[in-house]
Amino acid sequence: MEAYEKSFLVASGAVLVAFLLALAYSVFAMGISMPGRMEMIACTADQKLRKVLRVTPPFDNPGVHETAPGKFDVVVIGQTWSFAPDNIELPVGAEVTFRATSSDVIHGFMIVGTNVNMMLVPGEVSSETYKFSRPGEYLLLCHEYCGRLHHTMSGKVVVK
Ligand SMILES: [Cu+2]
Repeated sequence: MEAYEKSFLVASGAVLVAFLLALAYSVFAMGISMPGRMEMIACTADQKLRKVLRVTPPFDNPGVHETAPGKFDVVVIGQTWSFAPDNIELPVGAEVTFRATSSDVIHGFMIVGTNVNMMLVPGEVSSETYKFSRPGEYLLLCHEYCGRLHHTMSGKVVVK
């Protein structure tokens, strides 16, 4: 009986050590980490975020910006209940960094059929890079309930 208990103790310890090694491997060898402090938009409590965004780069100029041949920054503002811009046109093969934020409440930013899936938190800048190698029309959706007309909050990414 004692040997039976001892083997379970050893097996539990081995599982614990294996998990810690897997964690250490993912952190140090693969460089995976928890989302850190994001880029913030400087806005004090007495300022309206919507007005601050209008004069804060890059959100003072939302849209598609080519930064290098084939590379784009797409700056998007999520607001109840739309995206600005809501019609994003890109060439096939474009490597795109989406930089997005919200001007009011928490929204989602998901491009169906890609791995672009972010939360848009007021005052924080979310970013994600994706390469559009296939032409098509991709649906852009808010996937975070943001009020009465949440279901109408959508857009499209046209790749041609
Ligand atoms: Cu929504």
